[in-house]
Amino acid sequence: MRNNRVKASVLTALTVLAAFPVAFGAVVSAAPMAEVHILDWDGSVSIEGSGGNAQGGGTAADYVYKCNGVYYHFNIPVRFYCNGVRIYPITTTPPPPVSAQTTPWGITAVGASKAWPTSRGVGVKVAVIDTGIQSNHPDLAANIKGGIHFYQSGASVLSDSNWEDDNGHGTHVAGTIAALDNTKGVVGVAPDVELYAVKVLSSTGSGTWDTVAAGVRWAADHGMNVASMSIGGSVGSQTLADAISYANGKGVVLVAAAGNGGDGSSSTIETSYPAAYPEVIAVGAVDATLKVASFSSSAPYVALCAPGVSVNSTYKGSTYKLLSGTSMATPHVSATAALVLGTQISTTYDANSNGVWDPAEVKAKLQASAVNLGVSANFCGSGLVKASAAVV
Ligand SMILES: [Ca+2]
Ligand SMILES: [Ca+2]
Ligand SMILES: [Ca+2]
Repeated sequence: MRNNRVKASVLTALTVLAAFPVAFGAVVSAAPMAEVHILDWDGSVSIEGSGGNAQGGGTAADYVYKCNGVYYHFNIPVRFYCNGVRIYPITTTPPPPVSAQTTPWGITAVGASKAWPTSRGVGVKVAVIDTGIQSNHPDLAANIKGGIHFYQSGASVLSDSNWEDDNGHGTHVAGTIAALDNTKGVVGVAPDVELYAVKVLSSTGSGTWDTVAAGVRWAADHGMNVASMSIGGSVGSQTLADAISYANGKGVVLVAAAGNGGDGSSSTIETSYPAAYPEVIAVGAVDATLKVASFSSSAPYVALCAPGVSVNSTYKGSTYKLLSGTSMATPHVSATAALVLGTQISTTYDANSNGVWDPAEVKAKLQASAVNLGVSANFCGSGLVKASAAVV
């Protein structure tokens, strides 16, 4: 029964964490509208619950499993399979810190460093609507300027100031946008933007459309220029649609993951919200050979593709991690939008002649400067986002 409900409401947009039946079931019972999941994915991994009671947080008792060089964290033991072979928890903690700064392949692929002489995103505010951000991560802290936490309490959405990331997903997204350009770790696409943590998902990566909508409205009311949403669900909500429309009207560039429900065919449509709302820039994923990722959902509203397979970025616990998903592709586009917002608009793109970048104008610029990958527009829209060309 519980598993049937998962399949019915979420399609295949499940993470290794959200896919855990006990944890997911607990979230469903606590929040009737829960169907929002962070979008990272690795087809080599599957898990089964082994009983126990999943509690939120989970930082006190991490069970760490390793598959293909990637570490997966759970707060209870699970039956974990890597390439079909059962793996047991390892005793070491996360990967050792990187001693010198490396440039992740995706940052190179979008031409970020070639954009930096023109724009590094100074003064542009980017809201990461996700699981929070680790506030003191040494490769992020200087760029984090604030945040908010929305959560469901019965029928109400409440908020507090505890936006720390108890999952890791939001910290990973934040690093792709704006990991610091220093001598350690990684670097983001727009290393000088101002990051705001809008925590709307729990430690298991789940939330409700009401919490997401509250986060989108907060972004609009607090001067955010970009809202990055690496989240998705197969059925939307009027509350969310209204919030998206409101934020668009306030000038927020809205970017969202296309979804991880892809079947490899561009002719079958896998709808995901908020990506499917017309005001949102929907992002598919490509791998390091610039081939469309097998999991990347296809739909006529997909606007762009970006790197989304084996993406190295910041993670909770002041660590780094490789993750895959349209979740990882999305922040490459959000950050490129921030770089564009750091440039003076030309009359060519200023459709309403008001002298500033409006969301539709940013989208037009991102699409005009994208690299055609020769694949169906249902997979990648106009193609690979290209920061170096977008700031010209
Ligand atoms: Ca760095
Ligand atoms: Ca398809
Ligand atoms: Ca304008």
